[in-house]
Amino acid sequence: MKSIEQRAEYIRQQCKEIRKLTMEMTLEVEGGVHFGPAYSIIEIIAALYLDIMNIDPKNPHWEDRDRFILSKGHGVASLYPTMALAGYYPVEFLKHYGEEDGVLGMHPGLALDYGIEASTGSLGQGLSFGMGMALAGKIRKKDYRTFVLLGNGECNEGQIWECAMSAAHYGLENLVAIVDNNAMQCDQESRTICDMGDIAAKWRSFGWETKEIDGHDIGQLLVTLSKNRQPYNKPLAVICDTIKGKGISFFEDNNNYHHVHFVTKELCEKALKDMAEQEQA
Ligand SMILES: Cc1ncc(C[n+]2csc(CCOP(=O)(O)OP(=O)(O)O)c2C)c(N)n1
Repeated sequence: MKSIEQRAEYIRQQCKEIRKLTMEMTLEVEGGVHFGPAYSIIEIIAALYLDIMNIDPKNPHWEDRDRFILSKGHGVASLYPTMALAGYYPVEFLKHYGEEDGVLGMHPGLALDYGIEASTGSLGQGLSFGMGMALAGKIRKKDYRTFVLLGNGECNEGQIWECAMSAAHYGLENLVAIVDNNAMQCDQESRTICDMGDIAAKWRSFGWETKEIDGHDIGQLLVTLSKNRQPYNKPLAVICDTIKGKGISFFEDNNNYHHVHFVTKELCEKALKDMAEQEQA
């Protein structure tokens, strides 16, 4: 059996690949990409898809699979390469990113044949969807877990808290909300838009078990998200402190890269060079 450090090191290497593939995939695609939101979640989704989740990418309809919903759907660009590396489709398929009516849309569209569990992008809705899946699993005495990844700004939505209340009421220990707590929204710091204060305390007050971790520390992600750490009779909220745009120095904490409408060759090369320099440092 591999140690946590061995597992983490494998995922760390894959995260470098995901960052490169995300950049290359979006090159000169009309409509562009939400870079900041996609790069802040890479360690989280890589830990889930490449280690934590009980999935069979060759059998995406498997009834007992763990489920994942990217509720902050605008961050989807890094999810597609992650799912390619997990084995849902070949890496070459990424060239279809952004095609009209295609599978790899700029926001996720339900496509279970390709492992995409829900259509998201209108913020606030994914947790309710995931709660339905978790409740169905509990009623049917299934063993799967449902993971929902939320933005910290998204947690301003009232629907999140209606759902948080219900999930605790139903004792959904098979539901995990992960908050990508990058402290920013589209164009400003979240605290200037609607300050959530102590966000973990809010989830706790709604009856959830909470953990607060560094969302780029793969070791912490692996330990916190492992099944044997799941609380009894309570849903789990994992607040992951992250950096928006993580991994490309000029993207980091820079909301000019929240969304880029058209990725030029120059930008792509500059970003790939930046990543290569960071790897060597
Ligand atoms: C219901 C709804 N309102 C507004 C938007 C527009 N919108 C897209 S991204 C975004 C900011 C989201 O911030 P956060 O959840 O913190 O995610 P981040 O981009 O920082 O990763 C907003 C308001 C939306 N997609 N859905």
